[in-house]
Amino acid sequence: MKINVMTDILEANDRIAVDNSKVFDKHRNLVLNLMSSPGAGKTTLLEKTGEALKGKLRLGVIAGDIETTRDAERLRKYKLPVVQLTTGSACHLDANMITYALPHIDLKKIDILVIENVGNLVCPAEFKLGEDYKIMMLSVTEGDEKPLKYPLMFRESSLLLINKIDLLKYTNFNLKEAKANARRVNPDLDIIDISCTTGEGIPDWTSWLNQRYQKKFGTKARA
Ligand SMILES: Nc1nc2c(ncn2[C@@H]2O[C@H](COP(=O)(O)OP(=O)(O)OP(=O)(O)O)[C@@H](O)[C@H]2O)c(=O)[nH]1
Ligand SMILES: [Mg+2]
Repeated sequence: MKINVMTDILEANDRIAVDNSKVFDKHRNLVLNLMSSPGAGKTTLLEKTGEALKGKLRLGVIAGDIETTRDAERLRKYKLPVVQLTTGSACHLDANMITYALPHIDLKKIDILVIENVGNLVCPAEFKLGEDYKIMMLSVTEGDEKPLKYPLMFRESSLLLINKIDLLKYTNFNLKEAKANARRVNPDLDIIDISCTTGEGIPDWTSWLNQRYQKKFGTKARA
């Protein structure tokens, strides 16, 4: 008898993810699984997003890291509801970890819940968490060929945020080439260029969020 351990693990994970998504739907949460390699700028994006959405949509965060509560502490300074999950050694979040986090966050007070995954360009893309959309960030210091070398995350994502475009002039990153590579892997991918430092592109990102929220719930943002 042959047991395919990875298939079994992923199937079990997917069942728990479906249960999580039912809880999110009941609370009218749009849920995004935000992935990238370490340091691409995920937490900085969430700091900026909390500010940009103020008075419109209420942001909440589940932050996943291998160690430390630093990301949660950063986000609490912006008065965002946030739960920190520390995985110890696991290089990604799984659906079960999200189930554990749920009692610690008041979903009734959240419109958009972003799950900041562990910084890693590979494993997080394999595990569903109960999200509506997977989204990812690639920063311009990482290289424009990354969609071809690490295709799974680009294939699984609905949106690619290309961050740190303020640094473009200091790198050999070719924006056009990066987008062509990403669309070779996933022709349906939405792509937005941003700089969390200068704020460029942040309105396009919040408008993407608004559209997806309205698409799910059929209502205008609570502005
Ligand atoms: N120049 C520049 N720096 C940025 C930008 N966005 C983020 N950074 C910097 O990049 C570094 C990493 O940002 P974080 O937000 O901690 O990245 P992260 O993806 O959350 O990192 P992990 O959670 O460790 O995976 C910080 O020093 C940020 O200030 C940007 O648009 N431009
Ligand atoms: Mg972070």
